[in-house]
Amino acid sequence: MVFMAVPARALVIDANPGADYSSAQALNGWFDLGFSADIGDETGLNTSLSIPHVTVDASQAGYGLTHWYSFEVAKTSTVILDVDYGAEYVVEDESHPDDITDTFMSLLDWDRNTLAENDDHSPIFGPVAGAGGSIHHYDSFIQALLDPGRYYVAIRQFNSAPFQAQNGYVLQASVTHPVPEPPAAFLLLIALGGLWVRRRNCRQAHQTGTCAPK
Ligand SMILES: [Ca+2]
Ligand SMILES: [Ca+2]
Ligand SMILES: [Ca+2]
Repeated sequence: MVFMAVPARALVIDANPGADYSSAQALNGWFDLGFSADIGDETGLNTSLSIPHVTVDASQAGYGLTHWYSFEVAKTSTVILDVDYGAEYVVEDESHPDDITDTFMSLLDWDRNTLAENDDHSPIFGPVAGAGGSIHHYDSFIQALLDPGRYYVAIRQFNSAPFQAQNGYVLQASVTHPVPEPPAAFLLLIALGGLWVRRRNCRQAHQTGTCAPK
């Protein structure tokens, strides 16, 4: 029997995902445990196989002052909101030309009280929170512990200028206990797939002696 690693699926946004909170793009139902090299916690540890997540591809979303998303937490959860592929090259002079995406992200409760917000993630050139996906500290990152309930994520440009066609980004949203939680059988398949991949990689790395024993 051959197990294949299940890649993370993406919720592709090709229009303004929500111009205000009342039309927020719901993330419920999109969370799974597919593998992605770009999903991780604040230490940079890859969490794609351990924390349910959704990849929101807003690279073609464009337009609008603020993009709104909503999600629900079933049980007390670690929540990770990780912007990737926003600022796609290093801005040497810290200016903000029109083709630079410089996200500012807020996490709000259902009454729209701000719980956390982040403009740029520091350190600038140190370990990168959220694993892969960001090459510049302009991309935003929030990690929080949330009680059960409903929440909003609002993403805008740092300078409050409207998103333009070239101002795309990817939002990696991870929730320990999302709504609905991925079914147990799917979790088992993912775990077996991950085990198969690790064993395959170990076999390939054996010749170079780079595979650490588990
Ligand atoms: Ca990131
Ligand atoms: Ca990332
Ligand atoms: Ca920023």
